[in-house]
Amino acid sequence: MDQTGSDSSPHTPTSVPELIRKKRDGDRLEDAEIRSFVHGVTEGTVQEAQIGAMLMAIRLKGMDLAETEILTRALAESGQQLQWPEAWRPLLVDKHSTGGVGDKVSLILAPALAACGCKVPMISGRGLGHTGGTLDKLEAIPGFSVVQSPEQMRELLERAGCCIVGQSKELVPADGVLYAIRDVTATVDSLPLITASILSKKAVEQLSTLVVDVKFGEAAIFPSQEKARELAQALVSVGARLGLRVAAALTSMDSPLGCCVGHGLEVEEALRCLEGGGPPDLRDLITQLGGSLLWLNGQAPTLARGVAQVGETLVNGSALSRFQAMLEAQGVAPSLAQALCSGSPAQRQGLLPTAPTKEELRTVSEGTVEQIRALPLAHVLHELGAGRKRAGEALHHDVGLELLVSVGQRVSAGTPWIRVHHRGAGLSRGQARALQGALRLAGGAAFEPERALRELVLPPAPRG
Ligand code: IUR
Repeated sequence: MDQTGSDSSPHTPTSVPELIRKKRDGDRLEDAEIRSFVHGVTEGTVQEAQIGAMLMAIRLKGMDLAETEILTRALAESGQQLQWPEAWRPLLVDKHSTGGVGDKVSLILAPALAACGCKVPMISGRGLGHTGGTLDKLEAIPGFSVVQSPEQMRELLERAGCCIVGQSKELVPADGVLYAIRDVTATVDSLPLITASILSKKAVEQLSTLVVDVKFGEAAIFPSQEKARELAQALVSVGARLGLRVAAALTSMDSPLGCCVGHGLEVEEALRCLEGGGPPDLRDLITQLGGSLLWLNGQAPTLARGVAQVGETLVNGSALSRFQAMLEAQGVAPSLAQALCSGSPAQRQGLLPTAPTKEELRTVSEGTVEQIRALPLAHVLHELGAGRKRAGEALHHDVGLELLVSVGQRVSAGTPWIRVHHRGAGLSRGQARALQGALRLAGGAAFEPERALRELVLPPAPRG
């Protein structure tokens, strides 16, 4: 490569600065130009500063659907394509989320779908910004390995019907590079970059149907439902261009999903849900997303039947036994996997990381819980060690928050409303103030909270 970042390989018709200039000035990039840029990212010939500049140019000037499709294809082709037996083809489904607070849906939905006869080769992510990552949550389980080769993934699907793994040098490596640089260059909230990042991983999985949970609200990437809808439409349209049936669910992310936030606590809550319990908002979202997938994939005659089928797997133990099989197949000692999946919450005590200190905060007045703001909760939790300040940093799986009240509930003054699990001597005044400020109380009677799922954007020709 020369001083300007030019590369003389046949993949590079234009120099990298010229490509950046073109996008910076609002022009379309040609297919070969997008491919050459991604090729340089994969090979390490494009400098990090150039990648950051290109990401910012895309963030500011956007990409049309054709450019986004080529970016998605180029990212997907930067690594290996997963190969499955022909008989699995109609059964391959997956779910992905744009990231939320307390969102442990994937941990439960992957085994629930496997219990419905699907094959779920989920390539998932780590926490981005204040949001929690599925891989980080699973790593709270001693022994669980998210690093699995394509050959191992096939064995996992044979044994358990599902797996949850990380992007790697073999799987969509170019997305790994872009994802890390987006996180530190304020370029996460870009429709084409999110679309290409999510769909490249799903194209590699050779899926039949995908459902994407597009969050909106204060603690989501996009605060407004309108912007989230635009992303949903881009995902559905680019998916169709790739031959992938994609539906997108718009779900609110103002209050945390479920009652627990923090890696170890979220695994515990996921287990309760897999045992047929857990918080109603979490169960509702899981069954709605899973039901939509089964219906769109032709495995349920109607959406309502799909919802019921997924719900049955949570009640009859079949999703839990798939979860246990997945844990064992991904490195958890069989005795631990069994103890986690066959005991009560009390019997599981000590098996998952537990923080040394628990501290409860109380309501300062009476009222009805209007909102429990997820964003300040996530920021405090990040400070307590649940999130990373730098890519690759270790995090604490034992810190977390338990909500002791729920939206719509009447509370009197002095009611314990949140239990903080932490490692220090005590919360700082600033942290306690931030947490107290997250609880919004109003006058008026108790009410039934609105469900998280607000809208389903369907692919061009839905079944049924
Ligand atoms: N999940 C991804 O895989 N990519 C993204 O850009 C986001 C969530 I945001």
